[in-house]
Amino acid sequence: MDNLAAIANQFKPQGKVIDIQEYGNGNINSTFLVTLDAEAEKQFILQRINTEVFRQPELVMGNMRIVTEHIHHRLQHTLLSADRRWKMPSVLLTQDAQDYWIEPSGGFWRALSFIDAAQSFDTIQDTKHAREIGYALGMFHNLINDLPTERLADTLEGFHITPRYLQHYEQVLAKSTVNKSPELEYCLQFVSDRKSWVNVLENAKEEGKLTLRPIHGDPKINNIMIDSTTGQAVSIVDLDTVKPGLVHYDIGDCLRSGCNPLGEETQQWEVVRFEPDICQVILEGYFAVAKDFLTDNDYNYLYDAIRLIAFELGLRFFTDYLAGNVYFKVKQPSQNLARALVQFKLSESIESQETALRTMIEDLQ
Ligand code: GN1
Ligand code: MG
Repeated sequence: MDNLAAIANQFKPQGKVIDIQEYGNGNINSTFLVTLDAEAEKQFILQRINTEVFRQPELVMGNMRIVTEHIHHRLQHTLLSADRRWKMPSVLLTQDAQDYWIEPSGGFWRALSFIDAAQSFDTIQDTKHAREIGYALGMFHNLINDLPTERLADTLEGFHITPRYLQHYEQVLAKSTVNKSPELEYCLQFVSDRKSWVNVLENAKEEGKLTLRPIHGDPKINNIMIDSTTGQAVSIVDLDTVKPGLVHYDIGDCLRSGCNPLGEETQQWEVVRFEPDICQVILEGYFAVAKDFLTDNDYNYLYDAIRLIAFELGLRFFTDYLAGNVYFKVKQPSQNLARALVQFKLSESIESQETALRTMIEDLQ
């Protein structure tokens, strides 16, 4: 706590630091909630960026600043948030007015304002929650849609480019020495059967059917804050992966996390299922604010996006298991294998509902 308090104090807290606790369950960065002895702004978020993953963390902070400034400006001129509380986390500056602080030992730290009177959930709680999740992502896309992608740096090259993950998987597999098991065989076969399809979104991008836009990159449902009183979405947090991409990556990620009622850390991978009723409501919430900027081609690739992003996350977890858990944090060595099984089962469930999901998307159009 002493060392953490010293770090927290770099960000000019408006009061005495009285408590620091680990916060959330991020797989990459280390996140803490700092509590102050103060009347207002009692809490803020302190994070150490994983610089193994984000090799140029200054660029992450640059993107974050561009996006939050753009949104603050847009919010003054839009009716989108007229009937609701909508906030963006803001970056807290250091004593030298910098948006990050580097420890003598190299740790890269930043502080963000805390969205108060709100909470997030790992799984969908009810229909209203599902609609609000979709609404929040649509609202975010709507607010950044007019931000030119050239203004955003590519902070994580290859992020959500599934063919790249497949390439990396093949390299890792060739060298891997993990023990054989039925679960491992299932994963190997699962990936092998889908190799020829992983280019689906990248091909559409190359053919000019899908275009790059600013995206969130990680809009899983626990990154969407829900107002504790009204039950309405109030913010979308974790802006580390904001960069140019396809909105399909975001929609796929939001749905793969929202429509899996058992959650991505469940041990019961055999019974994981993609819930179409939740999907319908999340999409309704999303389209309510995003319809204006979606093209016919965007709709045509939505089914593939839902299937692909679940598969891709499974592939990323599986590769990391094979590589010895070098990317995602784990509590025990087989956790990334269990996580991969969950996402592969989810993709299998999506595939088994292809016709119904395609019809649903068409009907919502
Ligand atoms: C990682 O650290 P966290 O939980 O915000 C990952 C996402 C995955 C997610 C799965 C930079 O996000 O892509 O979807 O885990 N972030 C990065 O829970 O790789
Ligand atoms: Mg994240």
